[in-house]
Amino acid sequence: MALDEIKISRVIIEAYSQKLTKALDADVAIVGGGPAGLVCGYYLAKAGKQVVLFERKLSIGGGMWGGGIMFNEIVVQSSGKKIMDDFDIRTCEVERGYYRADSVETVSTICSKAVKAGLKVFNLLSAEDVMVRDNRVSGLVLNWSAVAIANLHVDPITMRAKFVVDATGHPAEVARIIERKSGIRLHTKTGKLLGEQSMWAEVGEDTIVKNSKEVCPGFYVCGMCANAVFGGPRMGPIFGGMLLSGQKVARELVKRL
Ligand code: 48F
Repeated sequence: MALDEIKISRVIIEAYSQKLTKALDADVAIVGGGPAGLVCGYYLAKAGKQVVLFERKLSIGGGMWGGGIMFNEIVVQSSGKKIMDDFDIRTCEVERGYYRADSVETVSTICSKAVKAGLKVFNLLSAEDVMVRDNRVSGLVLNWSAVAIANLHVDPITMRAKFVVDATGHPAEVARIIERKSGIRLHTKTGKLLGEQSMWAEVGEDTIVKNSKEVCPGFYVCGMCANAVFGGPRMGPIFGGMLLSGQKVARELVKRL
């Protein structure tokens, strides 16, 4: 059988167009495909919700691939290990309460299970703005990451979601846009972003789960972004809090949807 390049191209264009068109109206839109966003997407998809995830980069997985200083190993504590078990990721207890895992196995397994559960992932697309209606975050404004990188003047597209989740990690990009442009008061002490604090793993791991919640109507944060919004510390290459935070937001959203 002769292979026809045009058929190959048509398959890709049609399949992608259908996928993107379906994604324009979702239950939940997650921005950022790091560990927190992916875990959040996995549990939402598993619960049968229509959930889409937009990731700026070519690959999803965020800051997890590189472990600590590019040594591709991660650590999780006992609470986080339960989620590793849920995903069937191998861990090894090196000291009481400290579990080690291969970061490549961890990321690739979470990605695979999330996509198979029904999470629709769009890599190479960045959220550059939000839609706000009646003081509620109601969707995202999206553009190809390549457009921003090349500094091109190209208008974006929009998608609607019942809830938007910021899982963009340290920069808390969506929360910053809302703070800057919407005039909505965030549910923080000052009504604005409080900013991330310096490294303190124990406190950071605890607060990140507490801080993973609704920040203003229709808008949640999870992962490192939650501590950047509510003023918690960073925690380095321990990932239990990141996974638990994604799971917490997913559980809350399942109840509300
Ligand atoms: O940074 P990232 O891995 O966030 P996370 O899930 O996990 C944090 C840890 O990796 C680590 C840590 C552990 O203690 O502190 O840093 O909270 O993943 C965030 C993802 O969001 C993407 C970005 O490319 C990354 O893959 N991202 C950021 N801004 C945008 C975005 C945007 N505007 N649109 C789309 N994707």
